[in-house]
This record gives sequence, structure tokens and C-alpha cells, in this order.
Amino acid sequence: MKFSTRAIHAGQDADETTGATIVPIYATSTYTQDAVGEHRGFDYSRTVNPTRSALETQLASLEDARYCSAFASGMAATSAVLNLLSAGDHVVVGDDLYGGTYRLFSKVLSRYGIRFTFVDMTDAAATRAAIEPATKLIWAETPTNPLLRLVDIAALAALKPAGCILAVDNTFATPYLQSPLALGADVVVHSTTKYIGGHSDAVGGAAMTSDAALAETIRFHQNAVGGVPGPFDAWLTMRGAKTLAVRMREHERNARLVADFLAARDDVAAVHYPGLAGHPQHELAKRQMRGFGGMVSFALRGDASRAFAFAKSTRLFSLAESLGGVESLLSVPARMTHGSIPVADRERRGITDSLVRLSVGIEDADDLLDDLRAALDATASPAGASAR
Ligand code: P1T
Repeated sequence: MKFSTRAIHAGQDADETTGATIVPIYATSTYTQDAVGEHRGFDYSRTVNPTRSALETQLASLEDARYCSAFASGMAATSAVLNLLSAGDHVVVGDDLYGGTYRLFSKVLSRYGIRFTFVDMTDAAATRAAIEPATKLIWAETPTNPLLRLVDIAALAALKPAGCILAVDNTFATPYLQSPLALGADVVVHSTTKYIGGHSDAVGGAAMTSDAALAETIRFHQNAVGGVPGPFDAWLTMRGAKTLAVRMREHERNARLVADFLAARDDVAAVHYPGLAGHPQHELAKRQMRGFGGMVSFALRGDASRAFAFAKSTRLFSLAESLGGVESLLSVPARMTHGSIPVADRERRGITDSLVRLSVGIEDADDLLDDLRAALDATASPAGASAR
């Protein structure tokens, strides 16, 4: 079955007890057992819950993975993958990534004796040089948050030493546009809070793999650590994911128009969107992805005050963290999602106070362009560094 069909049917057969066409929200923490140790496969909802199982089947199907474990957030999913490691292990990780992932790695897990080397993963030689005998995990986010750089997944898989796991955070691309497992990744992680859920109404995460041993260990930690989603959030995420394909087509259509519009403005210094011919990895994007997605970031000319004034001047784009919902959002990553990255590191990577990130929603494109145009014009400096 094709992607859109699986989104609506995988894991979503009619309910066995009632025939309910839509998977019910099994709001139960426990299950009555027939006799001591005798039950119908369900014993306690941290371990297993039918609504969550349905979501896991749906997401595994979309990612073309054999196994999926759902979590209470993207960070809980990331954390579960890192639970595969032990003290003394080393991780090579891309240096442009979600600030919360950076925080988890550098401020939490580093205290547990796991070492991290942050490297520019667009540079194959630097990435290869960062790998040590103790490297047990390569962690890549692609496209990256917030600079929309690409990491070559197949190339990473090729340089991965034996016994090392390649994990890809596929949140920005979604399984509709990118299949890391097919490109050689061992594990895929998602913040389902974003495009998969798609409506900014539930926080969640997922870790997927086709490797039975890895899946079993991740599931062991899912239960042992307990960062699981409740049945209502699992249900909301599943409902959102049914329309992933339709939404991604619209997100991308609008994002291309927004990127072209911004690229034509004199007051925009740089536009980061993998679909632009001038993007440094446009060719890789065409090869590795089935589309370019709905995220666009750009650097405004002028000082930070211009960017901050712009950020509060839009009417449709809400100034908010997060991304991937049907509604358009705008953020200034340096002061919001990426605030936990030290200033010097941020600025070296190009995450300045003038960098604005857009999650382009699926509203009418004309309205979105009007909104951006009005906010840019309203905040143009009197010196005239504004629109053509
Ligand atoms: O917020 P949570 O569901 O825990 O997901 C964390 C996460 C993981 N990976 C990527 C690529 C992400 O972008 C995120 C969360 N990002 C934001 C909240 C943001 O605004 O960028």
C-alpha cells in the first residue's frame, strides 16, 4: 500500500470489541487479568496501551520501519535512543541541531560519562576525523534546525564503523519526504509534536528501527524509564498523521513561494531553504529527499532590533516555538529554541539574533506573503534598507 493509504489504515482496523471504526482512546492505566499472570497481552499502560500500539503501528508503517516506540516527547524519544549507550561511549553529533538536543547531550548525558563531539556534518572529512574507536553512535539531524543544512545520510552510513549506530532525527523532513532507514540509518527519531501530529495540539515523540535487537532495547527503556504518551495524546497524534501527505504537499508549496519571495527582497541577507537552487546542498536535497519541506529560515539585514521588531509585527505568523502545525509560526532561534547553545557557538554557526525561522503553514499563500511583506515593510529602517 502507498503512503497515504497506510497513514489512514495501518494499525487502524475496526475495534475488535465494538467495531468502532476509529481507534478508541483506551483511557486505562491497568487491565483486569483472568488469573495471576494470565492476561490478554495488556498488563499495565506504561508497558502497553492499545491506543499507543495503534499509533506505533501507524508510524512504523509510514517510516517503513519494522518497529516503533512512541514517547511523551521528541526529547524522551531521543533520550531512549541514547539509553543504548553506556559510560565511556562516544557520540559524533552534527553541530547544527535543535537546542534541546544539544542541551540533553551536553548538559545531562555528559554527566553520565558519555562524550560528545559536535562537528559540521556537511564536511565529510571533519566527520570522519571525529570518529574514534569508542564512537558508538552517530547522531544526525537533517535538514538541520534552524539553518536547514543537509547531512548526507548514505555517506554517513558508509563511514560508520562496525558496532556504531547511525540515528537520524527526521523531524523536519518527515517520513513523507525522507526515508533515512532506506539510506542506511539504523534508527529514526521524530518529534511527533511537529509535522506528524501536525496541529500543534500534542507533544510526542517516536523512535523507529528495523533492527529487532535495537527495537527490543529501546522498548525495554521505554518501559523502564517510562517516558510514554498518554492515550489521548497518542490518539491526537494518530489522527494528525492521517493527513501527513496532504499537509506536506501544501507546506512545501507555500514554503517554496515564501523562500522565493524572501530571496527577492533587498532587506534579506540570506535565505536558507533546500529547495532554492542556490542552497549549498540543493543537489543532495534532490537526491536524498522527495521534496524540500515547509521550513525556511532567513537572515534579516540590520541589527537585532530590526529582527525583533519584525518578529512581533506579523499577524498570521505567530511568534512561537515549535513548528510543523497547519498554522504558520515564526521564531528567532537564538533567543528561543536555541538559547541553550553558548553565544559564541551559536554565532559561529550563523545562528545570530537576526536569523528568523519560519514554519510555513498551509494557510492561503497569498495571505502569508501579504503578512510577511507588511511586517517587513513596517519594520524597514528609515535609511531605506527595505523592499525594492
Ligand atoms: O519538543 P519535543 O517534542 O520534545 O521535540 C524535540 C525536538 C527534537 N528534534 C527536533 C529536530 C526538534 O525540532 C525538536 C523540538 N523543536 C522545537 C520545539 C523547535 O521549535 O525547534
